[in-house]
Amino acid sequence: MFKIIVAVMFFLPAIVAAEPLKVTDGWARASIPGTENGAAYATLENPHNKTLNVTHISSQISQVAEVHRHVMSGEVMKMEAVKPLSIAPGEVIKFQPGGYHFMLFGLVSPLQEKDTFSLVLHFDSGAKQEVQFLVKQ
Ligand SMILES: [Cu+2]
Repeated sequence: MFKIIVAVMFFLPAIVAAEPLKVTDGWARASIPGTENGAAYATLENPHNKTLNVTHISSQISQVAEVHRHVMSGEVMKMEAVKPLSIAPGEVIKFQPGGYHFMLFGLVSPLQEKDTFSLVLHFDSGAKQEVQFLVKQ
């Protein structure tokens, strides 16, 4: 019995550390002078066999970070917050200009080309995942 408990304890950190999402190509565009907000993009893939829900995002580079998408409202393109962001098993969501984006409200400082930063995704399971972004021109 004791051996089983030890084995479970040994494997537990590995399970907790497993990244919920496969994230590639994290990037953001350099800030236009005078703008306070920014947007970041990445490709998110759910490699697991159950739906993952991102409930909120924490950011050290902006006051607020949210998942947004653009939707057409009549003739007008609007942004709306996606909360939670649900990603089905096997689903790939490509964040890109005009579509899904990580909205960064109130940047602490302008995003400059070649800077890197991270955001932390929080899941309804309690898991967290840090995602890296590179600022491009
Ligand atoms: Cu937005």
